[in-house]
Amino acid sequence: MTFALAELLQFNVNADARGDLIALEKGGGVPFVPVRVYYIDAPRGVRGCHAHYNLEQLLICLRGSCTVLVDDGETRRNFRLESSDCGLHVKPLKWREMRDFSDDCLLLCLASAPYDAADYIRDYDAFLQAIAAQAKLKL
Ligand code: T46
Repeated sequence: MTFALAELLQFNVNADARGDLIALEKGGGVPFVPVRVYYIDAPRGVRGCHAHYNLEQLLICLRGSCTVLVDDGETRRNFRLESSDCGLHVKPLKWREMRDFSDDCLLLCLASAPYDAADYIRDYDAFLQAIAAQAKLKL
């Protein structure tokens, strides 16, 4: 399912009597080459509240549920993640906030680049300026 802000990807599930096996690989569920994996176990409160200049991410709720707000500077939309067989593809220059975590939430992230604190935009006005600068470049 494609949205302007982010894409909700449905994964193939190899289901049998032993359970569900979901395999992710470049071209087979992951739209970029993942070079970093991290997960947040039992997240609480509000997390994120930033954008990235260059990073692409695929967010998967492996257990429990949470809401991810994605904002492109003009439109914002909430995506509810509550199944391990789908992932939210978030591209660069999208503000994101994660909240409304279930107590058992385990949130996995596949990322397109190594951790780089300089890739974060943590101020919303600076995010809007980065969007405007990108729009000028495209003119
Ligand atoms: C994002 C959302 C969805 C590392 O040392 N390495 C890492 O790869 C990451 C992601 C974080 N950290 C350290 C940096 C901080 O001291 O872990 C601490 C917590 O990170 P942060 O406050 O950025 O966590 P969230 O949940 O607000 O954001 C994270 C990602 O950082 C971010 O890229 O998009 O999850």
